[in-house]
Amino acid sequence: MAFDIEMIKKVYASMPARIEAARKFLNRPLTLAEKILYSHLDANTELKDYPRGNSYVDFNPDRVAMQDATAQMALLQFMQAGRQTVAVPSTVHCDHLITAKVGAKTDLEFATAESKEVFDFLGSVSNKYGIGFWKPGAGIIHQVVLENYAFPGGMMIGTDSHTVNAGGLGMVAIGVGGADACDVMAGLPWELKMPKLIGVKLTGKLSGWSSAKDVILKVAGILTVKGGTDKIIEYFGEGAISLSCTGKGTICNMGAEVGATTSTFGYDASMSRYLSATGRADVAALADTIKEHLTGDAEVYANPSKYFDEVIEINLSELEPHINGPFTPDLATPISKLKEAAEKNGWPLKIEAGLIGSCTNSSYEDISRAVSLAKQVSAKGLKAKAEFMINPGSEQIRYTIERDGFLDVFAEVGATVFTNACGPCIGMWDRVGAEKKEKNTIIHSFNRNFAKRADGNPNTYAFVASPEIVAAMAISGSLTFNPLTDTLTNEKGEQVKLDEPTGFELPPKGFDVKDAGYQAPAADGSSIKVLVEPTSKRLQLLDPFSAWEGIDLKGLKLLIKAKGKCTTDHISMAGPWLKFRGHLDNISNNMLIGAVNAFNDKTDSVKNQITGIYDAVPSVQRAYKAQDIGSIVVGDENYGEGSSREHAAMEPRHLGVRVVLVKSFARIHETNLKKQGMLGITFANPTDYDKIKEDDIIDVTGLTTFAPDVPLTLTLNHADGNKEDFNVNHSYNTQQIEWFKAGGALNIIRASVKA
Ligand code: MIC
Ligand code: SF4
Repeated sequence: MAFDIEMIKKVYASMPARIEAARKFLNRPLTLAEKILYSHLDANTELKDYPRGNSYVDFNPDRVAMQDATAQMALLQFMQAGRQTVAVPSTVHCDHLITAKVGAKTDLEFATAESKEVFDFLGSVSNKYGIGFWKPGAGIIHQVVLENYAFPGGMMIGTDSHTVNAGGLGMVAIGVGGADACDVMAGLPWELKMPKLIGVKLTGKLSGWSSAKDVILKVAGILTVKGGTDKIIEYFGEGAISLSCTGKGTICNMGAEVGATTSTFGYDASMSRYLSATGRADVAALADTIKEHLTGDAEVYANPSKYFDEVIEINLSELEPHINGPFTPDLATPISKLKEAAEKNGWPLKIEAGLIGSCTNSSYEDISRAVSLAKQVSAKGLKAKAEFMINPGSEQIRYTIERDGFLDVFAEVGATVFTNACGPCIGMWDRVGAEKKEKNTIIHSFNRNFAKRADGNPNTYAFVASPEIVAAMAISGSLTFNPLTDTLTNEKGEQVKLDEPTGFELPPKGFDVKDAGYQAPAADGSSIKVLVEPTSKRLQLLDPFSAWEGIDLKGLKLLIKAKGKCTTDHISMAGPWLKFRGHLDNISNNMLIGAVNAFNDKTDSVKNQITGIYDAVPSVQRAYKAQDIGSIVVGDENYGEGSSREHAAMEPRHLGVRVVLVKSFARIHETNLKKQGMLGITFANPTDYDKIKEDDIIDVTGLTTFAPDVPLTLTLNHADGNKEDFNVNHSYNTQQIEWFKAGGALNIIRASVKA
């Protein structure tokens, strides 16, 4: 039986009537995204036609998921909300804190000991507040959610940007910061800017080397890393129906890479098959009873340009495999053009490693297709030229692929199987020799490939592809190889061609697992004590941030003017820093160390305006903090792209940065800044970015009359005595202005609990 079946029954019981009411009110057929959004409006939220792209709306998500690296902050905040238990079903998944080094067993033992304090903390908080706990080794959050919790038509939030993976089972699942999760677990409504809608019509059918991953790799090339911001992508058409449920998950997963709020697919037979195969025939049976409500209206799909803000059409029958990268997931190259692109751009041609897994691509289907290639290594007398590494997505997948002999095939090509966890995908990869910073190429089936992400080496060129393409490329060892057309020379000197991948949508013998790694919470957790040692280096209880002082922000020093891509990895790096995710002061020592200073093109080197000496960003900011001098961070386009980690907002807040001024923000990061009481603003005229000089002292005025839709004014006091004024925009609504004034949203919850 499925988890939380009563909750699902309740959602389905009210859904048809709520959707009908919305359809009547809006007087038009509805997309699936609208059906889910309108049937999850908060009880006190009026039913009206919310303009897409600018109105904030309150929702009641059905569930919350958190992973270990973000759950620490989310739960440290939740513990202050004064509740006995969580208000909606919630889960914690231990997957980010396990370093991949030797292999699954040894690595897991090491991580369990190394992060014992954190896992014990998460386990006991979960136990106390009624939260389901998935132990280290149980699997990657999004795979475990898809296998156990996702349900068609549901709405969930999760403290990880790839929460959107659950769109593969027809959900509206959205990545958020921990403070948002805290609100929902505390029973408060959750606010979202009504998203615009992109319809992606899929025609035809995949065949041969192409896979679901190639759909999103192509979409990423079309939309770029910011093209999906504040938008939901809804896939439909005969091509959509022909995809497996986990393939749909892959497509939705990487919607995060185009900045989309989320992506989703209508309920269909593939989802029903997947639900049944994962022990949830009961959910499939329930979904069948309201299936017309769990997909977009026929009129919408027949005439998409009338109902979506944008429409993209992709013919799966013509879709070529793609390889995206290096350094950004939206640089899409069809495999037939890769050799030319690699040679032209001077990408290192030799592939050193092929990594298969991550929350994006670790389904049974993915692994079986990759295995069909690995098998050909011995069958065709070949030798794999690059190293193979595998991260199964969950213990259920691992157990099943072991039973079915797939792990043996990987062993034959010398593959290392790491723990069921994020591993190299989040920089938890103790890669031999990475410290030498040599130029090299790797290819993986993950979603992100930002500089330094996997192994900390800025000269690792990481490319993203489907698991089967990763396998083929790793066998060949070269970026110039096109498995669709080229041959390889085998050990006997013969020319051999790799056969097309084949696989299974679902395990023919069913899934199996001995111990999935789940720990149910105590029925009554009131007597459970959660201990945080005051001397701990890993965990620190939170002190409330101070409220706004009620006056304009004047005399701010420019901390850094960041140039170009500034993702959350640049603002708050992961990898070795993950261990401080529960300790705000310690993790603040990584603040913005990856951002490029526009004045000297260096990372982690900014001018201390008090001493005139260049120093590390956190050190300079701590010097300002010590003298109680506020500062400002300036950034470029899509600032804060990538992860949901709110540390990227809390660190500047903690260290005394007052304002973040950029050309544009990524959605989750902008909300995180607001929630933590920061002032996040944008240039009204993006070219004003060029006016900011290294020694500027900056004032932000208009805050005493801070109001929605009213721009603020920025004054640059240049070192030569000149002044320049210009307008800056903000997107704060009335409620968010209150967060700013209170010094953070949590201060408001705290006050209401006390009252
Ligand atoms: C990621 O893929 O970047 C992460 C690590 O899963 C993050 C969350 C985090 O920073 O902990 C995400 O995507 O939100
Ligand atoms: Fe983990 Fe990578 Fe997925 Fe993030 S993207 S949840 S780090 S596997």
